[in-house]
Amino acid sequence: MKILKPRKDFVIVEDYFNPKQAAQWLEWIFKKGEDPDRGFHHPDLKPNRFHKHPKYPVKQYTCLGLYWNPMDYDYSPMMGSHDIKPFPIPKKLKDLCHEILDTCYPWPDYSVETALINYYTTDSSMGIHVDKDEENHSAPVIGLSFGSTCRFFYEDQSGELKDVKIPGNSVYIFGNSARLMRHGLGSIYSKSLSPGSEGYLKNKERINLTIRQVYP
Ligand SMILES: O=C(O)CCC(=O)C(=O)O
Repeated sequence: MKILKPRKDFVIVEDYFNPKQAAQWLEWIFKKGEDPDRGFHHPDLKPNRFHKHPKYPVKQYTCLGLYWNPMDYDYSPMMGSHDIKPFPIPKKLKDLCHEILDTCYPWPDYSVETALINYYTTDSSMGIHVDKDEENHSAPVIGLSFGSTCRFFYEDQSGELKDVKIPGNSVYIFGNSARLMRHGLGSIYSKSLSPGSEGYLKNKERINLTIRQVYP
């Protein structure tokens, strides 16, 4: 494990997962992702002044626990307009989040309420944004990354946008004074697949889970 601190309250832990653990998590993610109702899909987005039918900029996504609806930018116990509940967050994922916090980012009483899974191809992107749809603006966002390395933009304490590479098998955490920092993704590097992902991300994709506590 290698711990980096790009700014106050933003921590990246490289090699948090060994190849066997990464393969096990990816196997579980793709099993969930295959479900025709609750698995990977392409959400609708709110029209804006540039696009009548904007596209969510990743290959696929889904949520466990509370569903983040990018049409209304809110959380719901049901999936978008469907009458279906997302998969619940399993104990093994909640335990992993608590283990990560206990090891690298002490945060008592963290409640794991939603896990958003983004599946990126090498030409996907994620514009600069602030995670502000949650009522809780201090509990950390925990990112679990598998597969290709990405260029991750983040706002430093002076308001300047900087970037850092986040390889697969890493974890990142930002809370407290960093919780409302602007962030986003640049390139997904196709020559950098992390060990354990080969059997699942054959086209050099990246999978990222972001886990959040939504309520105070
Ligand atoms: O895929 C990532 O690492 C970033 C995801 C993200 O920005 C978000 O979920 O708000």
